[in-house]
Amino acid sequence: MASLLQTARFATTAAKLAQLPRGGVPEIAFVGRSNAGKSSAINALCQRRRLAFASKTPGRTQALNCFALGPERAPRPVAMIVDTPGYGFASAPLAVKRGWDQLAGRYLQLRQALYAVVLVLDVRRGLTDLDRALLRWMQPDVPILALLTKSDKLGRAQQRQALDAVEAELRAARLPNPVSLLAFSSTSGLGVEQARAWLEAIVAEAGAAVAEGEPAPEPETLADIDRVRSANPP
Ligand SMILES: Nc1nc2c(ncn2[C@@H]2O[C@H](COP(=O)(O)OP(=O)(O)OP(=O)(O)O)[C@@H](O)[C@H]2O)c(=O)[nH]1
Ligand SMILES: [Mg+2]
Repeated sequence: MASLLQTARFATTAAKLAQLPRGGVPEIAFVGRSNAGKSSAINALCQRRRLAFASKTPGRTQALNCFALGPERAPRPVAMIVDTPGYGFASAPLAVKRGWDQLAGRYLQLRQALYAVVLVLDVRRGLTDLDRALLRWMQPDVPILALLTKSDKLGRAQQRQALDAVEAELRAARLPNPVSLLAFSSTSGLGVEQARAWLEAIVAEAGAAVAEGEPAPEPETLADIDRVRSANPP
């Protein structure tokens, strides 16, 4: 049987929040700096080469692209994956840049259907000021999976250093959100299985909450870091 993520198919693209689907299907958004590897991570997780558009040119994703999960014949998807435009693309014209940042930023702050966030970080840069800003104004009850992607570009010792630095900073930040952290590579497949398990658990939890008409119980803040890290030593 196909895994839930293998059922991903393009659903819709939204250049404005008002164009997003209605109906309250839980959404999991992939966010992060421009060129960090968001679209590639979605493709690796869904085992598809070109579901989300990935490119060497930063600024490739320019709208909110939604991918539906769940049996195609069901009346509605079980959940949606949302690929967002990256922030911090230095050479984009200012007006374009503001438009993208506002779209992804407003989506994260306002979207009721947002159920979880995958924060994609280039392992060689770690957390940047823009990521820190984003973490501070995210909705507090939304769980976050931070993926340190492109880990194939570093040796084991450097991977561990990067993971330790991001983990220490996330702990010190004392975010209200439950946070998990994982070394990842869309190219080598490192962390892909663990990330899939995280996503599938989140979707199951969201489904249970929707069925009962109430929010799912919150997991303990930061406890997940230990769980995911022990499954994924660099
Ligand atoms: N070596 C390596 N390269 C990667 C990895 N993930 C992404 N890349 C490369 O990084 C570049 C950017 O990847 P994208 O997935 O398009 O990045 P994005 O975050 O979606 O970028 P925007 O949509 O522009 O914000 C591409 O050239 C990818 O092939 C990875 O895990 N390892
Ligand atoms: Mg992209």
